[in-house]
This record gives sequence, structure tokens and C-alpha cells, in this order.
Amino acid sequence: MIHIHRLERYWMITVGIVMGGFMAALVASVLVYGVRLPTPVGRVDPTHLENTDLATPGLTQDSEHAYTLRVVAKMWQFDFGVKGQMPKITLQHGSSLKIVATSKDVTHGFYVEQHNVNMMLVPGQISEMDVVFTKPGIYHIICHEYCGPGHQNMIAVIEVL
Ligand SMILES: [Cu+2]
Repeated sequence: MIHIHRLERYWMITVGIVMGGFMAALVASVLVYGVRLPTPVGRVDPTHLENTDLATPGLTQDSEHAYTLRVVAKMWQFDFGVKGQMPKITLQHGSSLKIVATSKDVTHGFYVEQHNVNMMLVPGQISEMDVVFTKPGIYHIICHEYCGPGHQNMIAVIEVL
């Protein structure tokens, strides 16, 4: 049998416990907290979005409580077919929202307050994420990837009734 020094054995046990803790946190984040990685679902030519599903960004209703929001991020606004400095969509609570988004110029962020939505919008890549709004409230969408001098203006609102 291999002889392992006592202190070395303690360190191996300690490292095993720490690694087990990390693994448990990872599993809990997926199974308990519902953390999902945003998935790239397709590729597009960011200079020719007019030939894609994202040609007409906006909110569509798929069923009674399910919606799809198509978003094109650009310097420096989120375009989902609503005009204004801070575009807004309104949903009933309990609604599920599929967000399909891309960027037409530089890398932008897409973060929804108080929900597990945190995507990087990379030109040429379509990102998709599902979220359910269970509580009424005002939730801001912000760009959290610095994208240029108008970055701080990239804000939109999801109102949940
Ligand atoms: Cu930005």
C-alpha cells in the first residue's frame, strides 16, 4: 500500500470537500434556482437582418400566457418595435416570455432585473432565453456590456400587471 503523509492526506481530504462543495453549488443552481445558460440558437448576418426572423422586432403572443419578444440591440437602444427613450412592454403576471435577441453592431448586454436573464448579445449570433414573470412589478432591461458612449441610455421596461 502506498504511504501518504498525514498532512498530505488532510490536504487531499480538504480539497475533496471544497470541490464537492463547488459541485453541490453548481447542481443546486441548476436544480433549485433554475439557472440556465443563454443558448446561441442560430447565426445571422448582422448587416442583413432584413432577411431573418428579427427583421421586425417586437412582442408576439403565442398562446394565452406565452409571449415571444424579438429584440435587436444596437447603439444605443433595444429595438423591439416600440418607440421612445425607454421602450416598454406590458405582460400579465404568470406569463412566460421567450426572448430572442441579437445585436446588429457591437456586443451588447441584456439583463432583466430580479430575473435569471443575463445574456451577451454578440453580432451575428442569436441568443435565446425563457423567463416567467410571477410577480407584478416594473422590471428594467439594461445593457450591462459597455458598448460605447451611449451605453447608459440602453434601457427598456417590462411592466408586469
Ligand atoms: Cu451597452
